[in-house]
Amino acid sequence: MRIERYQIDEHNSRLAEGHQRKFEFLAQDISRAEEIVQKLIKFQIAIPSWALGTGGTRFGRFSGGGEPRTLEEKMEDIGLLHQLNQSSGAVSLHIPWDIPENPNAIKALAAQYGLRFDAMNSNTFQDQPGQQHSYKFGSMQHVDKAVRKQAVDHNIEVIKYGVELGSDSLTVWLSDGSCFPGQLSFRRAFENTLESLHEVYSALPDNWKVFVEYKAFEPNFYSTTVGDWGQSLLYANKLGSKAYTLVDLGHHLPNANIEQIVSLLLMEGKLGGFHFNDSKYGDDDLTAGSVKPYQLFLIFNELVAGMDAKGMDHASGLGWMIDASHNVKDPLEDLLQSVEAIMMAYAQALLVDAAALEAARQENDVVRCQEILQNAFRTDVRPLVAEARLRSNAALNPVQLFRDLKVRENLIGERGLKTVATGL
Ligand code: LRH
Ligand code: MN
Ligand code: MN
Repeated sequence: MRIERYQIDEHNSRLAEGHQRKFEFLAQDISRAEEIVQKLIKFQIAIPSWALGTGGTRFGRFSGGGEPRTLEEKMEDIGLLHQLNQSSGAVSLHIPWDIPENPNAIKALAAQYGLRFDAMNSNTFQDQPGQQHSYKFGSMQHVDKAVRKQAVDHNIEVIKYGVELGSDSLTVWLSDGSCFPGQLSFRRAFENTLESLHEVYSALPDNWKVFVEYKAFEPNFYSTTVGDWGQSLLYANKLGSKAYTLVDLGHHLPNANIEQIVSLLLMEGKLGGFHFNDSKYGDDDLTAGSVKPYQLFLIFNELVAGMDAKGMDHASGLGWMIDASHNVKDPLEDLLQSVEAIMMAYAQALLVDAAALEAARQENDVVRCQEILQNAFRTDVRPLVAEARLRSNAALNPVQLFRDLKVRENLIGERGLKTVATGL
């Protein structure tokens, strides 16, 4: 399915009057409205290939319909998202869920949809059919060198696929760890993992980066070998200048101060990228901004401040990606909501009066500090985000247009009701 340009134009002209009124009203109050809209237009968020189908839990999965059955159909779905919001111009692939059988054809398809290839993801947390060694007791940490080599070789293969597609980064998330005290030596597990990561690092092309993603627990429930940002940073520092820490918002213990983590990693030049999602309890992988929008704003506030301090370009300086799972919502609608929430948090962070905040800090005026942050957070920035979409020929209200055009019904018509996408 493809959305035609006239369909977007018709939708926009229906909503134009109401939008214009709200945008002009807001722009009267915000001196930097134009600059913010330009920044929002540039900002792109990668969509993970594994989030396009219905997710599940270990208790069950309630399939939707019209899910993408192939890599080509996943690209088609992301192409639809990008047409609707013009902010989802990149795709992140997971190998072996998305092996590109014909990389040139996949590249051509990406170009047709206006997408680029974001970080490639390896998978040593599942055993694949025909695989020689099992990852039941870990991959890069494994006591058996042959298992570690299999994990390293897989990562090198993922880099090769990425090179063919024009990606320039690899995200390594390891489920390695232990479920019971005494099961492994923490130090041996760390050393083995570091040695394995070194081998992968040596295979990186010059212009590539590797992101070491941490996670506190699950699937291992006693220890995780890359369990937090400190451990990830240790690996990244030991590996070298092409290695960075990746922050997935759902991978922390409850109440972790993620904005502080982000700020310090940026200061150290070791923050590589993000997996956005939201959660109430753990790695819930819910829609970004659906549970803790203020936290999302505070994170963006640190990102904007830290990137500005280093003169980094907001759009290209870090890897921006969603990592979510959809158990009860239509995955495409959910992704549209996530992108919108991320754009709003970014816009609110751009509204923060950084100079006034710094002055208030110098005077220890705690009340004023809070006022400055919350003034920005409580501004309804939706007209700014919508204006950015309007100027990029995207839809003023992407979810509404998705429903009006019956996108899901069309996809079910094309692909069938009983479809299962590979992924979470
Ligand atoms: C692990 C994770 C990691 C994986 C993805 C499927 O919880 O966040 O990024 O690659 O989920
Ligand atoms: Mn993740
Ligand atoms: Mn996760």
